This record gives sequence, C-alpha cells and structure tokens, in this order.
Amino acid sequence: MTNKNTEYNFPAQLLKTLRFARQVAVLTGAGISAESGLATFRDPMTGLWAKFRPEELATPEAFQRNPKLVWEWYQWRREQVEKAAPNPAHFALVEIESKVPNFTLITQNVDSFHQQAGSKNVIELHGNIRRTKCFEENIVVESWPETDEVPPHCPQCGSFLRPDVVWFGEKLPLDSLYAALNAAKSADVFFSIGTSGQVEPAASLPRLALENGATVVTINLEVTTASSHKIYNFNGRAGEILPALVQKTWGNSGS
Ligand code: BJW
Repeated sequence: MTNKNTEYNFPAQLLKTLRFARQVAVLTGAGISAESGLATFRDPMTGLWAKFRPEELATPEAFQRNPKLVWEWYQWRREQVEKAAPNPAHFALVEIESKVPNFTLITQNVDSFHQQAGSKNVIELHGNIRRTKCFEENIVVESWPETDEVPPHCPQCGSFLRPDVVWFGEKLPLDSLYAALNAAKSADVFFSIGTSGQVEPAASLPRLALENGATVVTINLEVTTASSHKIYNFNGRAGEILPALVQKTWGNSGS
C-alpha cells in the first residue's frame, strides 16, 4: 500500500472519531472507479455525459425510442467494466469494513468493483450493469436463447431485455433505498467518495447523515461542500487518500 501519509493532513480528531466509530457508512460514485480506468459521468472533458446525451441513453423513454442504440451503448460500457479491475480505493474500503463493527457501503456505481474487491455489505442504489432484466416484467433474466436480435427478447414474455440499471425518472430499488437511508441515519462517520452529488436521492444521504449527528468525510478531486467542524473535505484521488487514511487510522498491522 502506498504510504502518502506525509502528503495528507488528517486531523487528529478525525482519526480518533474513526478509530472509535461503531457505525460507518460510505457513499461512492463514479470517481472511485476513475482510477480503474472507467469514465465518470460529469467530468467536463472525460465524463460520459460530455460525449453522450443522458436523455438519449439513460431513460426508459430513450430505450423505447431506440432500444438498439441503448443496448449497444450498455454493451460497450459492459466491455469497459470487464476490462477493468478494482483499485486501491476499493481495497481500502474492504479494510475499513474489517475494522469497524457495522459497515455499510452504498454505491451508485454499477460496476461491482466493491464486491470484486471483497466488500461484503454493499447496497447498489443504481443497479448493476452485469445484470439484465425484462423491460416489461422488471425481473432479472439470467439467460436467453442465442440470437442476432438487438436487444434480445425476454424468454418468458417476449418483450425487450435491458440492463438492470436505474435510469433517470425510474424509482430506485426500495429495499436498497431504505437500507441506505437507515445506514446514513445511524452512521457515526459517513464518507462521500467520488460523487458530484448531483443525482437524487443519493445526493441527500450525506446531509441526512450530518443531520443525524455523523461526522462527514468527503474525498473528491473537486470541492463539493464547505468544511465545518463535522465535515472534513479531502481533495485528491481516492486511490491515494483512502489507503493513506486507513494506514494512519489503524496502522499496517490493523491495530
Ligand atoms: C474523483 C476521482 C478520483 C473523479 N478520486 N474523486 C430532486 C431534485 C431534482 C431532481 C430530482 C430529485 N429527485 C429525483 C430527481 C430526478 C433525478 C435527478 O436526480 N436528476 C438530477 C440530475 C437533476 N433522479 C432520478 O431520476 C432518480 N430516480 C428517482 O429519484 O426516482 C424517484 C421517482 C419517484 C416516483 C416515480 C418515479 C421516480 C434515478 C437516478 C438514476 C441515475 N442513473 C445514472 C445512470 C445509471 C446507469 C448507468 O451507469 O448508465 O446513475 S445517471 C449517473 O449519475 C449514474 C451515477 O450513479 C449518477 C451519479 O453520478 P456520480 O457517481 O456522482 O458521478 P459524477 O460523474 O457526477 O461525479 C464523479 C465525481 O468524482 C466528480 O465530482 C469528480 O470530481 C470525482 N472524481 N475522479 C476522487 N480519482
């Protein structure tokens, strides 16, 4: 693990709070997978929404208008995910999970890198790009007969298959949303990592945690919120800051 401790000024109060925390909740966004080589959504030059229009690709209406375009775009995204792998930020969160009694990782990402890295208690708010579901029945479909049709059809009802992700205007999976709200409300420390905080309802989780007494830690390349005695902002790469914070808090041996 890279030792960057000297480069980051982690306040002693934060390290103490983290060491004694009983409930830690973490919200992650596309920025945590950026160092794995996946594009974020809103980074001005490299983000997906700088090149593609979300209303043409990430809404149910877009899929109904042009299912082939949407399916193929997600197929391309799936290939990017398959080629990439978790980075030190994902692995640092696995270490935090092993140190605190109650740990919940809430992710907006659809790449399963947290699970791949070894995180156990993961809530996927926006679905998973590796899964496919029926557009009509909204149920996960594991396999379908080989076909040249794009998109393929549901083997049960014949309607189109689609990626099992949450598009704009769609409800988040209710059980996941409630679990995330509960984790935010009961957290002693709440991390917000690599998210621009522009998409609701995920964007409200850090505020909910703060209102319920949590210490909030943000890690982002850009400044996303003002600091206060309960909000610590670290600006930089999650893959460098998180491992350094883990090492400074618990040391190499985990003591
Ligand atoms: C680094 C880094 C490094 C880079 N280290 N950091 C209230 C107010 C206004 C609007 C709404 C509202 N409530 C609901 C809405 C509508 C809408 C919404 O929020 N719109 C806003 C955009 C205006 N929300 C919805 O529609 C949601 N549904 C909903 O609320 O349903 C309610 C409902 C009720 C009743 C009936 C019907 C509905 C659904 C939202 C679904 C979002 N879907 C997407 C696509 C998922 C599938 C896919 O992957 O294609 O989810 S959009 C996209 O944005 C994706 C992400 O998960 C999500 C968040 O993006 P994220 O992760 O924050 O990425 P970026 O790119 O924005 O930020 C990356 C950050 O990382 C940057 O800050 C960088 O600086 C940083 N970074 N490198 C650290 N190395």
